Amino acid sequence: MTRSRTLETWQLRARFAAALSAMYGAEVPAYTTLVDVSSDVNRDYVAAHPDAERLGTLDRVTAERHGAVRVGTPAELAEVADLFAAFGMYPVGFYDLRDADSPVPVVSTAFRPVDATELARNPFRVFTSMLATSDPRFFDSDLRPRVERALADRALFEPELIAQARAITAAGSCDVEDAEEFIVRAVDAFALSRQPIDRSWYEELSTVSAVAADIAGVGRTHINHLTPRVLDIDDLYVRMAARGIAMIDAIQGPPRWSGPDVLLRQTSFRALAEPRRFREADGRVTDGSLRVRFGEVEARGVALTPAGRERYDSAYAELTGASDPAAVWSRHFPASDEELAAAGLAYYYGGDPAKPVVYEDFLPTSAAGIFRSNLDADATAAEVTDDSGYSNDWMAGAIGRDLLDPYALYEAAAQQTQEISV
Ligand code: OOG
Ligand code: NI
Repeated sequence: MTRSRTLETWQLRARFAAALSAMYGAEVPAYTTLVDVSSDVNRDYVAAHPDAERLGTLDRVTAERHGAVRVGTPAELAEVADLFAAFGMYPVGFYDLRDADSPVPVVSTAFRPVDATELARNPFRVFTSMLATSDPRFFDSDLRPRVERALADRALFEPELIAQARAITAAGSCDVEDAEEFIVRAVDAFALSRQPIDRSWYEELSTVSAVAADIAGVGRTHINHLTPRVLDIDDLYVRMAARGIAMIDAIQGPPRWSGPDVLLRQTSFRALAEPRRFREADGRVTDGSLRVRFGEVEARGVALTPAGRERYDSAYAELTGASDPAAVWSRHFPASDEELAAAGLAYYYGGDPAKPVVYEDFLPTSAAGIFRSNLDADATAAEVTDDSGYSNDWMAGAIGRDLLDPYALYEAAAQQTQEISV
């Protein structure tokens, strides 16, 4: 057998996702439990449901993960974009979590493979948030320059790593001999830093928002969760509780009901305290702990059209406090894929309701809920006008790349008659 001398970007992506998962599992043992339980749930679900793999094969679903990272500046976000491009992951969509019910001072995009073949090969994606330091509701004229100086003084990535990523992107592949080191360095950039944390700075930022402290109060970034996908999230929830892992109160997204699953349902367990070192005001280094890395799991359903999404948003708004969420849901959504397809509410390959196009993106309300589940207090926002100008176009300009429109991608997928399998 001849061994190919280069690896394509999707092979790098698959290796990167697996290596991140190994690192995270070694550092956050509860994640390993979550992955084990997820695999059990998926195996049992496929055994009991003949059509289970319509939303993805057991192999794809079991390998599937998303991660989340948070950075501080447009320049850092641009470097993340260059790094992820080497793995065939491109920015899709713009999420403004400052608008959420409990605002988070970040703007975000998701880096992911975009075409059906690439998604089928490996769908790894990373929700990536940037601290909104220009928004005066969170950062006043005293704090903002100090945050920006702290961020300007750090480097998240070695210059060689980004240079290598750009070279791989340009070539579309990487020599086998170079791949391992590239991936080791990339994974290392997202491991938890062991550097002492300036306690008073971290605490000052925490009064604005725990997310601001997590981003700008430390010298590095880190993967703050890695999320496996399951075919039955209700079953997962029960099994995790039975193992003594306390999940947040609710599953975010649509309720459990008898009709088709749409978009995304997610749940998480709260970050566990991890030992960290602190630098005190008098220069001493002390031991302490922080809770920043958590566990999350998700179930994915069919992607909704803009009309379907409007339906989703009104149904979702009615769920708060509802005594029978499934009944609320059934007033808004038809109970079968045939009806969803006929009403133009969801995407299906070739319009065939037996072949759903799976939702590959995120939801701002769930994302804000996920952030929030790990915060002890909400961000404090001052009553001043936001003149930061953050928007989809702003972010595209800041990273020098278009943010792809998720609807255009689903539309293109639905034009194909068949889900790609590889
Ligand atoms: C990102 C939260 C968003 C999701 O699954 O909606 C997210 C973060 O905590 O940085 O990952
Ligand atoms: Ni997540």
